[in-house]
Amino acid sequence: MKQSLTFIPTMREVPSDAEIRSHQLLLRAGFIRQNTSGVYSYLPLGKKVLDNIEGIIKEEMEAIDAFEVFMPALQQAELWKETERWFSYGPELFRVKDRHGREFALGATHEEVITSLLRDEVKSYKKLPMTLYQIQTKFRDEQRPRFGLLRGREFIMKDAYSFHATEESLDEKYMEMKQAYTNIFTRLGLDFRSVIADGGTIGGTDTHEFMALSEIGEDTIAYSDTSSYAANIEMAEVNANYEKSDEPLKEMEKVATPDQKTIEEVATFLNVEAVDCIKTLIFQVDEKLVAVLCRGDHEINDIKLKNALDATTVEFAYEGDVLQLLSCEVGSIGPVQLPLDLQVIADHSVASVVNGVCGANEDGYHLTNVNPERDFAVDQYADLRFIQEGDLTPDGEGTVKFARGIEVGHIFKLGTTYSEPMQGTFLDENGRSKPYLMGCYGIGVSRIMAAVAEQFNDESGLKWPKNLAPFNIHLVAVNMKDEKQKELADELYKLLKSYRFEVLYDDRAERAGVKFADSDLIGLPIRITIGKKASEGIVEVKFRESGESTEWPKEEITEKLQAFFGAE
Ligand code: 9G3
Repeated sequence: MKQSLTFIPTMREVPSDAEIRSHQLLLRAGFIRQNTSGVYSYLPLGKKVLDNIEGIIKEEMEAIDAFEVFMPALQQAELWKETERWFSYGPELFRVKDRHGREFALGATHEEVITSLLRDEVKSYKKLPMTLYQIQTKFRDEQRPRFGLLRGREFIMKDAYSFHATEESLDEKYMEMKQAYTNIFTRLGLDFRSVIADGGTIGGTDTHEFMALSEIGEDTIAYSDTSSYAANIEMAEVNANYEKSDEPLKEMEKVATPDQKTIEEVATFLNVEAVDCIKTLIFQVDEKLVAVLCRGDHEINDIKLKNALDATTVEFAYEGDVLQLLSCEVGSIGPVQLPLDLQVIADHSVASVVNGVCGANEDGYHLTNVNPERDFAVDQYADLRFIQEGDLTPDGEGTVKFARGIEVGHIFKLGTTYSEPMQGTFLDENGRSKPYLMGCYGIGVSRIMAAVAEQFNDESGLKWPKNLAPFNIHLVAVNMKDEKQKELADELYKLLKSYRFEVLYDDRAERAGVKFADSDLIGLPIRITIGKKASEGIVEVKFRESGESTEWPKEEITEKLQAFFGAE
């Protein structure tokens, strides 16, 4: 492609509303332009990167017998009413009307569409398993679109759906997809982790997210520094083998702690550590109040609490309800002598507290030398707390570390969540009608472009991994008015294209400084510069990744380039 002809509007200045590096660079290097909040156009360089990402995904989907389809973005409301999602999703779901007033959703995802497609066509176990995927624009009216392509209102997703007659078949496909995702993100060059995740509201049991590590990522993952263990912070299970001190149990005492409310204040006042304190929180769990205990240095994870109590909703109890129940303030609550009918659930760590401190259920007082079982009863112990950095990993092998990540993939086992309400059924070998078992598997294609840009850049601009770069080679003639330079550049352009290299030829009548700055900004893996030594048949070569420069005689260029790109 000749740069003088194409459309690569590079910019010097940093757009003010672009907060993160990848957003700034994709705008400045002329890869994308914003149309409106959360809606983007992909310019020629951006489109080529998208194509490269999609090419890798398609190869890995093909390899596990997932077949490409292309489903509509216009989805009739009736389908979303069959699964009740027409009503359960709020303003995030774009809704439109046709000329007859009929309602449609703009596709935020395609479970309903694909299940309705299959239920009319696939009715026998002999046709299962079946895995279909598409690469398609999705619409979600995000409340706060931000960070460029990372959180848009119109974005490109690869979404795959698998249909099975048996759990074993679903498990097998799920593992194949998980491996395919690992291959994809490895080939993309991303620094990523596959993490155990919470299925969120869409149900299903197993679910894994794929996180591209990045300081600006919205998610936090807990991972082991010695094994491949990694989990989303919501789901990370905590290693419950706590050390229990063997010091003798002392007499429980009530002490005045005037105006000391928080754990930190009480611990300081009584000259103890937070680890020796027991925190008591009252939660409203569905319709009833529950006392939840954890160690003073931990935090209750409401998703774990909800799962442990198999509840639908879990939230802090209102102050008024607490006052009515215990006639003391939240900061004075403790587990000793709670109302007998109040359920008490505790995180495993509480069992190992010896001679601890807790609220006395009386404002201005706390209890010391409190011991579980002797001084208070616990109905149920469970893993209820957020994992913390420095914890033992669940496998006990290492230490937990935190990292922030950008979710670039998410795979789910859906079971019959969609096939049940939609009568997506098949006849099994005994002629019995059963709902399909389903899996669904997403990859954020446009989000990946931003995640890669976030991970691969330096102060001069983008640094695309070879597999993703919009072109292989940036061919730059320093001075197109110099006959020798222009001649050699034109000759090389033809030669490299005959060797099937993708070449971006900067043939513009721009100053050398502008060309080099643009080249570093766009970030192709290698730049070949035709300059003063053109008459000697020597070119300058710069590797974008390492920043190193060298000189090659023109005769050696093609074989050295084949070595460089073939080394993949
Ligand atoms: C909606 C809106 C937003 C949504 C959804 C539906 C997320 C929704 C979850 C999924 C699950 C998987 C198939 C590909 C991989 C992800 N946000 N989800 O269902 F109507 Cl507005 O999309 N779907």
